[in-house]
Amino acid sequence: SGHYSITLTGSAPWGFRLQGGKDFNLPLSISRLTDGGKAVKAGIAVGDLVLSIDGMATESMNHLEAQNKIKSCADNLSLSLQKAA
Ligand code: LEU
Repeated sequence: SGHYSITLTGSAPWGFRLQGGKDFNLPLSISRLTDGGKAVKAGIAVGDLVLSIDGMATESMNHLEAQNKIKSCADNLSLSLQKAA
């Protein structure tokens, strides 16, 4: 439970930073948000897990792979997330 999906529109900056990834043996999650940024406005919170990026599961992604996947989203960015406990 606690899963949700959002589409951020327009272009970067999306207003969040990531932590974790396969190379850190940690799930990919939101580590920081920009006040008033697109991610905050969409309801994303620090600690939420990022389950997929543009429909691609993050489970097997290293940190940089996830960042690069996000950077490859020139227009809209679709994410599925899970609320932090
Ligand atoms: N810091 C970037 C932004 O807010 C996202 C990062 C994961 C590439 O657009």
